[in-house]
Amino acid sequence: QLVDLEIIGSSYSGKYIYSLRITNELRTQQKAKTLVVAHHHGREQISVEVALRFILYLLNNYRVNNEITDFVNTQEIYILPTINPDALDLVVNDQMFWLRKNVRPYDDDGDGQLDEDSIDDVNGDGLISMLNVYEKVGGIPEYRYYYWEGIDNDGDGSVNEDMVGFVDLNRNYDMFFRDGSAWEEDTQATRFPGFTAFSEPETQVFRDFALQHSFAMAYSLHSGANATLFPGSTAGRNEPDLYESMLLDYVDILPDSYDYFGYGGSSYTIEEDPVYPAGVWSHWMYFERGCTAPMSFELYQNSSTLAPELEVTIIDNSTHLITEWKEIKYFYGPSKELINDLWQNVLPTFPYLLLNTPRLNVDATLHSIVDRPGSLTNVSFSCTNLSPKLNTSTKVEIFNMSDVKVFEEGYVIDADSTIVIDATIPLPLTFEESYEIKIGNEFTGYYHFTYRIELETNGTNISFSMIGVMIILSGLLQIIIKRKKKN
Ligand SMILES: [Ca+2]
Ligand SMILES: [Ca+2]
Ligand SMILES: [Ca+2]
Ligand SMILES: [Ca+2]
Ligand SMILES: [Zn+2]
Repeated sequence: QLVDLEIIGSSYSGKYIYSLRITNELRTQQKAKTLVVAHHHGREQISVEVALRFILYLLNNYRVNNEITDFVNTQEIYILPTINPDALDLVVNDQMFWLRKNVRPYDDDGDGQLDEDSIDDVNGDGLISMLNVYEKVGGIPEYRYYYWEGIDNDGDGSVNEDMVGFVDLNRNYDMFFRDGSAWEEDTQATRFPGFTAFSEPETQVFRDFALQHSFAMAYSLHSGANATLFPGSTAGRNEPDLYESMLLDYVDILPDSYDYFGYGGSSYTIEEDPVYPAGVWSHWMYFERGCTAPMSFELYQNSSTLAPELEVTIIDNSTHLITEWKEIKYFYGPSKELINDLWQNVLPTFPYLLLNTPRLNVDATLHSIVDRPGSLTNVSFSCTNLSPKLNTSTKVEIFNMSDVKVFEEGYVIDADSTIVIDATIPLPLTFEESYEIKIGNEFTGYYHFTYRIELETNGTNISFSMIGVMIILSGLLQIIIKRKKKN
């Protein structure tokens, strides 16, 4: 009654992509929704582990921890542990610790063969090294490019010219696609975005899933850095004040080793024609799906792999410096013994996500004396947005159960604020026992209220007057209209 597992689609090779929803399913009204999606990038296997631990954390703390119990009762928490299961398979089972992209085969060198010359463990140490090439400019090494350990598998004279791995799923979204920064044209490059937006089965699956839901805040889990990245451009962050305030919260709840301001530091040059990162999840979520705080959460970086003893110099002459970096596996994820520590470090950010997801608390007061179906009723709705940081994204409005608005006015409710909506709501001309309405929006979910007629026998007296009272039933507020029978 807490977990609903749904197959939302398949990867290129036909592996299922799952969405797991955790919520108190005994409460069937649509609740506030929040999202954790992990593992766009194959080698960031730790993001899968953290997503799974978040699931266990919620289930183990339900009815144990009051705060978590309340979140599970009032939210629909969606967790997608991997949207790149093909790459996960290769990382886990074939030691392809370097693989970032999806695994659609592609003939990079146009010889008619697919993925025939990938990278190789030449020296048999169980690791595939990355080699960084620096060019000496005035004696100072300047980074130029990298290449991978390997041999010429197909004997065509080129080494590693047709590798496994095709599209960087986190560059394939239809927002600033191939029209911004941080992507590469080369099909072999780690940030190749695909030829068209949403060309890949995995991003199509996420798109189709996300189009069915509205999330005010969401995490996309990555690794390779310790950072809390909010969407922004060269003109600044999309929501400068909000994100700044949230960053300060992360400073409180994450270890000091995290870069709370993300790449580029805390200051931006304001440009009239801003450049956005191309085709990334967060901007698609922000601009296309109205997600106020779509955060790319970089869970882990072993910064010691940047230390000189691990990035070994193999060539250092008058023109070039080439270094060898072996430990890519432990750059993107910790060794097994350290996973618990990492989880404990990042754990507070998950209740924080749930806390900041805008949810409503609504009280209703029926003012009018109602005496027949078809009456206009005057109801005051006192609506509180429980999120300390996020507003309700869109207007909170009042609908009947056919999703038709029953009151014209609606309001965006600021974070941690209460507004009172004095609504005049017509009852339908005919209803037998009850009439249900709901208040909220697609982000906050809906509070349901029911007008109910109760026939009450009072001795020999029968009357048809109705009075409005409210009771709380199963967490739902009901507006009861009592029809007293009188002679
Ligand atoms: Ca080829
Ligand atoms: Ca290839
Ligand atoms: Ca070759
Ligand atoms: Ca090769
Ligand atoms: Zn990543």
